[in-house]
Amino acid sequence: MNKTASIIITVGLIIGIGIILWGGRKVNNNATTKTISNVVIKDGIQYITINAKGGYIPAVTNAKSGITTKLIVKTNGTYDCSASLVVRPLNFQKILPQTGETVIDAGIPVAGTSIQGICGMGMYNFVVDYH
Ligand SMILES: [Cu+2]
Repeated sequence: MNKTASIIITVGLIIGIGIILWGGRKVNNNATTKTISNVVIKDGIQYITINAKGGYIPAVTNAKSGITTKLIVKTNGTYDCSASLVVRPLNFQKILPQTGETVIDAGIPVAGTSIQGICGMGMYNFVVDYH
């Protein structure tokens, strides 16, 4: 085998490994996206995370019924009216801290029901549907 051939093979191997690594990275990114769901069940309690800043994200959440459920509303430098939150079916009405996490007890939801959170001025809202 001459020198040129071995250089071509080496370069080819490096590119091949690079493509495999790059492909693996893409798959990992997809897996990460999947775990960024805002519904987590931990120790028999369902936690639903809603981010409040210039509105509520996600606007629609699909969650399970028949399990003790808590809403976690996260604020992060939230100076707009989404910090003024009303969740009527849960009798919740509060001005949230500008930055922090507010845990709201959502009881054990019934299938087919939903709860709606709304900002104090009625501009922004979010919905959690229980299945
Ligand atoms: Cu508002």
